[in-house]
Amino acid sequence: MDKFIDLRSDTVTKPTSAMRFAMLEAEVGDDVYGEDPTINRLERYAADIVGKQASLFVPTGTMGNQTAICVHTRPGQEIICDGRSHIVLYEMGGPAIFAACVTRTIATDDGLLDWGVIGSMIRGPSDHFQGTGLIALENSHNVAGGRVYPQENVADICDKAHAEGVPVHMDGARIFNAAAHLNITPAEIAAPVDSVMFCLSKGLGAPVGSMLAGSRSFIEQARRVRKGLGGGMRQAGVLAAAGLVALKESPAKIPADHANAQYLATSLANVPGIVIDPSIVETNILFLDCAQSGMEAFELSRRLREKGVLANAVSATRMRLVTHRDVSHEDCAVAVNFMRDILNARTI
Ligand code: TLP
Repeated sequence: MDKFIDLRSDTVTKPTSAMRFAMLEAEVGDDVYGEDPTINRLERYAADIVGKQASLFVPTGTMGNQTAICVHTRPGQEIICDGRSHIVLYEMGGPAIFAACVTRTIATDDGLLDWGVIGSMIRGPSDHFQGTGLIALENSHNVAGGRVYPQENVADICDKAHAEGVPVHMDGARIFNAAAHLNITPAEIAAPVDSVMFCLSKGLGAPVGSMLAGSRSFIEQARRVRKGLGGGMRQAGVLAAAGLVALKESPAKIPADHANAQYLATSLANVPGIVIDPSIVETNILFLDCAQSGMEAFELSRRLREKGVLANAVSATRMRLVTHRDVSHEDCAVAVNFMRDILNARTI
């Protein structure tokens, strides 16, 4: 196969020529000494983009989230979050390992929390428990299908959490997708939260890296935690250079990814055997259910791969598709046709 149409994730995006040139020319130094000029520029630029005092370049979104959790909490404290959030499902039990915290999860359909339910779970320290250390919100929410928080919910949760003395962290791995959907800036989204992590390596297309942003004193502590987690990088300005290009050039391309996701959802809704509700596809992630087709999602995924389309089955009946800058509208049309062909052949 010459070229796969890769709908597994937006993490698969490849660096552009502009990113590769910037990497070639990047001025570098030892970042553990704070001497990498390109990282310093990226950290300033990224902080400004999300409207925070400072930011920190981290190798992965996972390290960014875990660093934030370590800074905000003390061992034994509770983190209130949605039950399908990335920090719960896909970070290797990091909150328990690195911060020695427990997660108190809330079951939701759309991945989005509100104060009604969070408020009832907040508790202060007592002789029986350590109490709430942190609230974590994911925006957009990956496993709920790229759903985006109405901004007034974020503001309301943060106002009330702060009144209780509880900080709020946002896993904004895809904050640029959320911003494009709401037609507001990442800084507006992040304004009420105490810290925000966002990824350069997903829809923005950089090869590696995420940013953690917050107050100056939060980032000072985060720098030490990052070192302890093994994330003190040296001449990583070569990576930061690509990140700077990604931040400057890629946000404008995100609406096209959302249009492609909407196209996939509406087209697939008309394929017999597939169930998907296009009205809840807000950004670049969609989940479909193929139970009615009689074909297991794992088998559908395998057959699509034979035709050059990559898409992950997440259970026997569900698949996730993610659009990004390296798949075009035409690629999406090809993927829909293959899916229709495979399922038609099955029912004959
Ligand atoms: N998500 C990946 C997988 O880990 C599931 C993907 O393909 O979507 N927060 C959110 C909301 C994420 O979706 C991810 C990655 C991360 C954090 C972690 O980022 P990395 O992979 O850089 O550690």
